[in-house]
Amino acid sequence: MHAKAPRENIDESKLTVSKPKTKAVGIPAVANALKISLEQMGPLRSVQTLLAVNQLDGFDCMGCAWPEHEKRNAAEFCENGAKAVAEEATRRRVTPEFFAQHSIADLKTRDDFWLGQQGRLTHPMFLDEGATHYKPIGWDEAYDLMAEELRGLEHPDQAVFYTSGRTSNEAAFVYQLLVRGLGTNNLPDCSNMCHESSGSALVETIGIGKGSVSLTDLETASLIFVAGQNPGTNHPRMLSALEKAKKNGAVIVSVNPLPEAGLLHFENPQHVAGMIQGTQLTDDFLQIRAGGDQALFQGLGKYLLEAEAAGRNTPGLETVLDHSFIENHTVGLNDYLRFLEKVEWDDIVEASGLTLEQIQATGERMLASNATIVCWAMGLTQHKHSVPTLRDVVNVLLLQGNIGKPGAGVCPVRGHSNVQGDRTMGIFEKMPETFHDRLDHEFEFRSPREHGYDTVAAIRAMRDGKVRFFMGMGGNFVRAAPDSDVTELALANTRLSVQISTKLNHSHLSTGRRALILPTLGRTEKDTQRTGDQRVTVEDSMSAVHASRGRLKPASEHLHSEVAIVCNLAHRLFTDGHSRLPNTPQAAWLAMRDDYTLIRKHIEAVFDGFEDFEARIQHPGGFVLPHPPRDARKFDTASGKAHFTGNELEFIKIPPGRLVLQTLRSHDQYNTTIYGKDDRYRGIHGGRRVVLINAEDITELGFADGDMVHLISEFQGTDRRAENFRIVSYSTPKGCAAAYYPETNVLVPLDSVADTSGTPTSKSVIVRLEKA
Ligand SMILES: Nc1nc2c(c(=O)[nH]1)N[C@H]1C(S)=C(S)[C@@H](COP(=O)(O)OP(=O)(O)OC[C@H]3O[C@@H](n4cnc5c(=O)[nH]c(N)nc54)[C@H](O)[C@@H]3O)O[C@H]1N2
Ligand SMILES: Nc1nc2c(c(=O)[nH]1)N[C@H]1C(S)=C(S)[C@@H](COP(=O)(O)OP(=O)(O)OC[C@H]3O[C@@H](n4cnc5c(=O)[nH]c(N)nc54)[C@H](O)[C@@H]3O)O[C@H]1N2
Ligand SMILES: [Mo]
Repeated sequence: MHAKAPRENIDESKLTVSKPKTKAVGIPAVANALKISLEQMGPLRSVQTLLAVNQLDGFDCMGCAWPEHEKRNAAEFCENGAKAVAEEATRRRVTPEFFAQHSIADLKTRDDFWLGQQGRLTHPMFLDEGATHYKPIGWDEAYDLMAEELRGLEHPDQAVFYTSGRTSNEAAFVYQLLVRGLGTNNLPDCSNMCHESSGSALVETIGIGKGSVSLTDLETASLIFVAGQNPGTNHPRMLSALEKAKKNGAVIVSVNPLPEAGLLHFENPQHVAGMIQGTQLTDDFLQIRAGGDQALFQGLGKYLLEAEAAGRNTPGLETVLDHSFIENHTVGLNDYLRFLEKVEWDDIVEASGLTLEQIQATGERMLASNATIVCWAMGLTQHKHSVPTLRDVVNVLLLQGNIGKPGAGVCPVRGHSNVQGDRTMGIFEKMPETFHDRLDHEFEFRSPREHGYDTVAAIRAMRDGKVRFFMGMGGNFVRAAPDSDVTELALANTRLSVQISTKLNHSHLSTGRRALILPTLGRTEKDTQRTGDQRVTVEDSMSAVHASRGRLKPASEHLHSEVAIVCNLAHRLFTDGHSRLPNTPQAAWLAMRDDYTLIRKHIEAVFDGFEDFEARIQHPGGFVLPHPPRDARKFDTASGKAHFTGNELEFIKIPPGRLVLQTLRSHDQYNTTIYGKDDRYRGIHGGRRVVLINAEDITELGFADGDMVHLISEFQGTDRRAENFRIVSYSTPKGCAAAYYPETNVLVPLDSVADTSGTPTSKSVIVRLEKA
């Protein structure tokens, strides 16, 4: 038996706070995962499902994009992966009766936790203009409705197609083909809010927007930075890799405003020895000021150059700098040096909030290492100056030749399990010309070249009445996007909004004038089409592509797969007798729907690196896509070399009486899906409306630990409010605060984005506190 869904929203008055943990411990983690699995799935289904996670012929865990080893543990899952699986494989159902019982007005009063906990969507549903309730609709009718709306557009750019990163390669490929066939590149995705800054900085400097290391590199590195990342919660399997690296002698430096439990110390449940002894993972913890990472890396660059001048060396080299690498494989060193010379140590210390001694000690760590890796996630990508920060990370690595050698490189740790694959498949508003040429050749049409909207541009266009049709391939656009109130109004401006979803969320409630919910299969479920059971493929954070096959009976017999939904719609639009577009892709949509191997053949033809695609996914563990810098120190940049760049030092200046707020994830959530009410490692229980603040700041601002406050964000003379948060005194540098997303997205201004990448600055929101 599984437990019933909750009847009430989270009662924040029940919130309690305890001392934060100093380590991630395996046993409570496994117990917690089992508790949630049993609640959602009952005992039999729990065992059946959890044993298939990340097994060679099982499904790819949708918990995160961390890679798997070819040799796997019997139970290759982590607590949070198990929770992600339980959420999807739940026995709870959201049926037409549910929608008849609950009006939109009623559902809008429910929180993210309540909505998500109701279970899986079972039927296509339609919300008519002015209606108070969703009503069931047949699939054919739903496809007709969408096709009619799309055919009626004055221009294809009046349609926007969002993608979240769980979508398989096959679904993403047919989706982008549909969108380009329609004549637009309006393909915003969750990546725009996530690792876009990594892509921007890496494409420019090393010629490819993907990480350059493998698991083996990580396990054999001599120095690993983990910067702006909380793997104990968000990538728990990464802790096992870090543990192995440590056993092999690596030094780990954690760079974070918060002392994140899992990173500091880890007790691995996968082997008994680990449970007893545990591993001290972090050697040096740099408690950095929010947005201080560029200063840190510039400081490290300066330190290496000073050591070079002093005649010192990197192990295995005669000098500190790898001159042969720099001469043969890079350009722009002088630009970089010119900018570094201007930077003063005082500014570096002020901007980073670290002491000079800490930076020097870290510089010594670099001098002692012949193979350094920098790992990062949202703490580095969601600031205004994230792209220059990441360019400076690359600069420091290039100095010692740390790209394209074993045990060294860049490691942006991706979020959604296939967010990297979706991008490979062309989910991007500005794909390169070479891609368009090959797509056009394969499908005998001309795809549009004008760049489309990214997430923020899409919201602006909807706000300004330029968009009539919105479709979300997964995800929860209104809650994940910044400036929640603006985004809700923007969506309300569309004539039809369509969500392809597994679970109920607020994007089904803040809709266009009319709305559709199209329920779809999840990763855990058997995907049976006319030619038999189908597999899909995904690409992990280290560019390995492999197959994923669900085994469970689908949550309802009325679900269509993502691929089927796209192909059915495309067929209606392009080949169903009334195609109005002279220039549409020549694709056998229904045949692709019936047999995904046909989609993989097209993928093979359009992209390099997918040769023998079908054969190579038979191989357990799949295959690794080419990565020129990693494989051969080749750089597909304008000059054919890796680029050093000169970057002005930027950091966040906090006005007096204000704090810089980062919006982050608790241990019991997956982005906008809230699994539970606890953030165990940080000592928060039973609620989510907390703001973590340094003790001295609390006093100086005239408050006390435990006080209730409103958060008011200030941006270009406008205020935004989020009410009723409890102050929790917490270890974080002065001036820095933290609260959970998505409750605080209302505070993130739409126009506050990272330079170049356009990513909302979710980790640097200037706020003041007001007594509640
Ligand atoms: N269980 C679970 N797993 C997930 C997710 C989830 O929600 N739940 N989400 C998935 C997704 S889509 C993503 S993108 C990843 C996100 O993975 P993370 O990036 O780990 O997620 P966040 O919670 O946003 O944590 C950001 C971390 O950066 C730190 N930080 C904030 N500002 C700064 C800064 O200026 N400098 C430095 N050095 N550090 C800073 C924060 O203190 C925090 O430790 O996780 C993926 N995996
Ligand atoms: N303030 C703030 N905002 C942020 C962030 C932050 O750190 N702070 N992080 C940003 C980041 S890194 C990201 S990646 C985005 C996440 O943005 P999204 O990817 O849009 O959000 P999710 O919460 O992951 O989406 C959850 C929904 O996806 C649907 N879903 C789940 N599985 C499937 C599936 O297999 N198929 C389909 N079709 N649907 C499925 C379910 O209906 C579920 O409700 O949020 C961003 N927003
Ligand atoms: Mo993400």
